Amino acid sequence: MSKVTDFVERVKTDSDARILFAGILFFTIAFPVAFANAAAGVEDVGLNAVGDYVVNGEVETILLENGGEYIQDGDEWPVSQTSDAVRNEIQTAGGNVVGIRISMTYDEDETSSGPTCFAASGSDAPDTITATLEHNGMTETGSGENPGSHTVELTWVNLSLLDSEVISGMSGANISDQLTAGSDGLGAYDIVIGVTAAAGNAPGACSRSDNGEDVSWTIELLVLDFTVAPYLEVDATL
Ligand SMILES: [Ca+2]
Ligand SMILES: [Ca+2]
Repeated sequence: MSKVTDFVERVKTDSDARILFAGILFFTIAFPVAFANAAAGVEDVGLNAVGDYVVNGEVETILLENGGEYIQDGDEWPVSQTSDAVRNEIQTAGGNVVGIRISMTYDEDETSSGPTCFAASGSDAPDTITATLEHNGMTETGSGENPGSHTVELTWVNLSLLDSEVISGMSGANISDQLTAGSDGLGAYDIVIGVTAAAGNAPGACSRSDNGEDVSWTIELLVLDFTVAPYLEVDATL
């Protein structure tokens, strides 16, 4: 009698053998089903569960324009840019355009004239340099005074999520949604740079004038490449 036939015979007659057989049958069927469910859960439920998550991400910049212009007092200098102009660079950086930034630098160019200027020519009054960024109906404006520099950023995802080491009380999918711009990040970007000049005072027969300001700028797109993963607390004592 073979061992299999022997076992079958014992299952028919021996209750211990029946329990063993049922056990083998249960684990043979149940384990693959349980593991398959667990594996599917990682994909389906993984980021959908509300819990603790870690975001790893970095904002890269893509240059749109290095420019400069003498802008007359009261004038505005418009700059139009599109994502199409840097399509390949955007793709290489991961495709998730989350904002636009302009950095400006400017000096002061006041002049003084009059017979007493050699003795006392007064001092500069600061000009106001303003930049406004517009994309998809969203705008951001920021001003600075010369001489100096300032930066204006318009962003359209929740970048504050990158500040937390561990994000709690949200699902991973929600975090991912809040950091993904999709096609909303692409399209046209309108930038306007303006100058309001002011001339300082000088005593006696000396007067100061200020026609505007020479402004230099760098305009960049902000691209965020990121991953979201469940936060796993590692026990340092292990
Ligand atoms: Ca001035
Ligand atoms: Ca000026």
